[in-house]
Amino acid sequence: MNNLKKSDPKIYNIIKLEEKRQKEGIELIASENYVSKPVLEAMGSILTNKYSEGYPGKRYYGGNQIIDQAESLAVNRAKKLFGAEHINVQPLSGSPANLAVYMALLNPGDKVLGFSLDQGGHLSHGHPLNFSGKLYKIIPYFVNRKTEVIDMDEVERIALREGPKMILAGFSAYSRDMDWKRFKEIADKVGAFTFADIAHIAGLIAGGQLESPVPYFDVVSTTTHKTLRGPRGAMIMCKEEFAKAIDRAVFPGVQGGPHDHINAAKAVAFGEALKPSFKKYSSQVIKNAKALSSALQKRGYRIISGGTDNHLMLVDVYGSKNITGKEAEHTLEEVGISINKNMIPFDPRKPLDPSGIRLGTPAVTTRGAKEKDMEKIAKFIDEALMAKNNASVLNKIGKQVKTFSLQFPVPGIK
Ligand code: DSN
Repeated sequence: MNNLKKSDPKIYNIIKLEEKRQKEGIELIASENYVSKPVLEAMGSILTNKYSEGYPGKRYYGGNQIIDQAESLAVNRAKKLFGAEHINVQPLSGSPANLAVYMALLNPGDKVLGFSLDQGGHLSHGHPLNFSGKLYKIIPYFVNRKTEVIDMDEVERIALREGPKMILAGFSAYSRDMDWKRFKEIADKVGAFTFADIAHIAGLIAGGQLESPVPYFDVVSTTTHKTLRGPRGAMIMCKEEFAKAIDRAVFPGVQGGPHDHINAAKAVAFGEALKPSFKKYSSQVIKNAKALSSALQKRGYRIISGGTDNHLMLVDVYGSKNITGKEAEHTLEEVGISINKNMIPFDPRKPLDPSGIRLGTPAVTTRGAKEKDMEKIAKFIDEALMAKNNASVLNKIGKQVKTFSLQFPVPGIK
């Protein structure tokens, strides 16, 4: 970055500081990851100079004969990864992708069944301030109070009662397998479209570790930057019969020009995910999550639903240790561990200071951490939380976290 260093030292220094933070800390935010150098190079390329509204072969701008090749590669590689009939790789991020799906399948005011936000759903699955909650009538479904697992019989009862036009299955804070087949059976009973948002688990599905909704569902959206380990962005997969409606909803419905440099980087990331090493990576992500969850349980932390089947877990820090999610997030940040505070199912506390925290292993696994390292991470977490107001102990743990982290290289950083 020699040119940047000379021409804009302020931004250069900010990037260097963030690089240092990423290297020296333990990244446990379940939705984050580290991309490879090749992905970074494609993102930083001159492809950013181009406009290409439309789709390969049918553009509204000239000069797209080369860009078309990049977008087609991204689509074809994604098809190989997920086996979808049709894929649109242009969505700029998860929420715009989901907006396009709603627009393609529904009319404003239509009823949608979505996973309750305070139990693990996502903003774009019906938050009252999000387009989804403003434009559509969202009916939430929940986890079972006892098992803390989505109650499929209850989903069926609600669907039969409400007759939704679409059933949305997906989450941003849920650690159990999704019963895609049952969702589809329920949707068929009431004549609803099926829409899966696999943003969190796309990499685990691509790596063959979790079941895919693609064979069952009408439409599946995902971001590309979480477990899938690509650039920030999204894509939509669907059955051929929805292809035209989805493409029209993305452009010109929601977006103008696609980000061609990002789409090329998506192609690079999909190419990486097609390699056998990605299968190993995705399997290790889950092994690490299970190891971290057990190590925390051994230290007296209650894990929501008793464990995890994927890359993330919700920890009831308030119920287990009388520490709020906000205090936990702040304390762990002091020692260089990044996590999210998070609501837990039926949380008696409020979203800005909930009972839980959400932890995930995609990023630490990219750096090469294994199960035994999860025990060390659980120890750092526990010791830091127990010393929450003791600056000198936190300072000492912070130094240990830094030494620990520096053993593991970050792929995109020298
Ligand atoms: N912000 C993402 C997450 O953290 O789960 C979802 O969009």
